[in-house]
Amino acid sequence: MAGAGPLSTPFCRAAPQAVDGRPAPGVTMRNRWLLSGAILCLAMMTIAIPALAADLTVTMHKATQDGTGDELGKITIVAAPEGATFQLRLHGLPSGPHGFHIHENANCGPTLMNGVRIPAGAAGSHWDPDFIGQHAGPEGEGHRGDLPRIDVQDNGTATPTLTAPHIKDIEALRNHALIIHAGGDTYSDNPSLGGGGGRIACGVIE
Ligand SMILES: [Cu+2]
Repeated sequence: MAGAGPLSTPFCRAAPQAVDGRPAPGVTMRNRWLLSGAILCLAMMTIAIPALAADLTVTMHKATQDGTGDELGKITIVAAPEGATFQLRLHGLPSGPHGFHIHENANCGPTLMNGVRIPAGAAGSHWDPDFIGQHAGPEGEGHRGDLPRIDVQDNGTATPTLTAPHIKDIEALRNHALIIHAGGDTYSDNPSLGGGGGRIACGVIE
């Protein structure tokens, strides 16, 4: 490890090797200290590497009045220094822009409102653990669940990698749901919650 940059210290130089189980010439108390130092260096380097959270893979399904329907692909959530990234591998969606958010409940089932079944209504509203109470884009100071819009291609696929700079801890996303809306997202409450309207796809983050 000699010359290995800022971690190179007198402790980080290699000690002479033993031969036939006998100490090599020059293996002195000082060299044993150097060897101990080298082991300590290795331990410090291991600690210095920050532990990144494991990736989360979410299977997305069509949201229907009866529950979840056909699979629409997967989204992998990866922890990155610039914020959580969402790697989409989706198909079978209507082309155009769609609102995309983390909703509070790990439930893609329908709810009943005025006698009408609402697809994925059980996912609740936008995930807002900081009680901000307003909708904004991924760069804004709104719900923590506010994500970048998805632009679906003419063939119904969407394969971008989207970044949410305000989400640093992806472990906190477990036990919530990813929702894709029928309409786009104004990244504001005009209209309410970005105007995405109905929920067309849902996946539980486990
Ligand atoms: Cu939403």
